[in-house]
Amino acid sequence: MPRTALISGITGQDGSYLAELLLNKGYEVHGLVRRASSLNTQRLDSIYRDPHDAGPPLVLHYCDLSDASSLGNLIRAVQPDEIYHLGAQSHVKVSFDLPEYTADVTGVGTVRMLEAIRASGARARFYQASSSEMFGSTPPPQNEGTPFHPRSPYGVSKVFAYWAAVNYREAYDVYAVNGILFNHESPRRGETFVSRKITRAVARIRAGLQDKLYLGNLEAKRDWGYAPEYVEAMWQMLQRPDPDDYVVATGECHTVREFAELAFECVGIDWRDFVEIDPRYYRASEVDVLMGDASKASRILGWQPHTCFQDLVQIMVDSDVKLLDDELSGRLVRADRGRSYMPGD
Ligand code: NDP
Ligand code: GDR
Repeated sequence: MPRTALISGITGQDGSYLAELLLNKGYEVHGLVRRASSLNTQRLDSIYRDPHDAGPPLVLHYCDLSDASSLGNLIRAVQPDEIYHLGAQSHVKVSFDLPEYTADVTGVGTVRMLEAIRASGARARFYQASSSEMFGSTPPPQNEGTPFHPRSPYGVSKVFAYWAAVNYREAYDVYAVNGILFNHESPRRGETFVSRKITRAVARIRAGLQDKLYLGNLEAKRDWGYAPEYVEAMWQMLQRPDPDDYVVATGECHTVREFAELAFECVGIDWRDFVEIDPRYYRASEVDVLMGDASKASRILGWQPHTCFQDLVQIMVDSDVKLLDDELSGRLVRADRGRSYMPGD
């Protein structure tokens, strides 16, 4: 029997890479998709499986983290072996504008998921997408023993969700794991996170379609890794005999300024001619430095990062340059045109 996985946040950056990884391992993959007025399944285009085709299926279901009954019904129907809970309002800056919504979806949404597991009696293993944002202002290097001091409604919500996972492990013997992941990026990164905002702008400036890139705090330091490698770690965590919590990071950090400098360099442009500061992108309270110590993940899971900062920036710039070229030349045609992924649509 193939193993069955359920992924919340399957339409996001990590969800799409994880779905790909699990399908390649022979899992039957179910994904939770929230209703939106426009298509939100683009990141799954490359792995879409027609339900009539052979091979392990990818099945999408309408469901929402704010709707407890939809989560309970889904878990009872799918009976997953593994649940990867990646769904969240994941934008830190936006969380200052939507604190209550962020707490509801990112924080309480995790409790809804855990309650649905408990109430269904399912023995599913549970992965919680915890974040380095929980460390906030605690100085680096940060590891599993570092105290939390979150600096945003998003970080506060993730701390709540982290402890909810620990509590269900201790109180109800749920196999619940926290993966405390530091920033990880890729060509599929959301367009308003700083890495992708920069690499898209580089491609557009190179093509003469944009003349300025407005950014906020250039001095913030982040530990940036490559997303496909980080979803491997998620899977590895759920294969251990006992549940535990792990930091996943590269152990190196760079400023936003360095990211921008390097990205422009990739296409031979001087970043200083195009980047301007707009204080609207400043955060009410900033996280200055994140740099993870992933030695536990290395020791116990055998996990290691392989893509260095320079290669990551290059991969993202190359991808955005190609994407724009394909769009401009008309080569890019949506593969799924005229076909819906969702049941009932
Ligand atoms: P994305 O923002 O790309 O994806 C978030 C996903 O959550 C999307 O699929 C989104 O759906 C879904 N979602 C949002 N609100 C709801 C809701 N109410 N009900 C159901 N689904 C919802 O995030 P990433 O892939 O980058 O990150 C995955 C997880 O890991 C998140 O929890 C994030 O907070 C956490 N994390 C991410 C890190 C990173 O560097 N990427 C680092 C540490 C933690 P839609 O597509 O419709 O918007
Ligand atoms: P972050 O990612 O807040 O670390 O959260 P983001 O890319 O949004 O910001 C990184 C740093 O860049 C600074 N910055 C800007 N950020 C954005 N978005 N836009 C700008 O114009 C800009 N200019 C400077 C920010 O101030 C910040 O210091 C991400 C998310 O994926 C979370 O879900 C995840 O938990 C953490 O990473 C780890």
